[in-house]
Amino acid sequence: ERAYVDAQLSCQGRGGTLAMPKDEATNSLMAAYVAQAGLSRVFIGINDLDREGSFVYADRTPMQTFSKWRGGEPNNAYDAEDCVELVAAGGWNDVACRTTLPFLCEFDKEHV
Ligand SMILES: [Ca+2]
Ligand SMILES: [Ca+2]
Repeated sequence: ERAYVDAQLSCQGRGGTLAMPKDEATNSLMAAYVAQAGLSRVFIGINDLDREGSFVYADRTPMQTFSKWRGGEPNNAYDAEDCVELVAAGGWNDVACRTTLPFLCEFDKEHV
């Protein structure tokens, strides 16, 4: 379990990045993996740290048509939620970046 920035640094230190679900199939695969690992929620590579309400992936690519926000999210609760968790059921929720959570990294196939 790490805070968001430390989680991303941990992934980068191993040649990867926090996992970025950019389509339904990838999101489903990630959710299944989280459930299989017995976890309820993990940090994923999405944040609106640079501009409130403007979510981008950890590789700085903007959110395209695909998103998986849970009902009522993102709500930027307490004006302090700029990072994103994936819950085992597959939905996204914005959470405080300083929260410590398990996290999911992704790696290029050629580097595995
Ligand atoms: Ca926010
Ligand atoms: Ca939220």
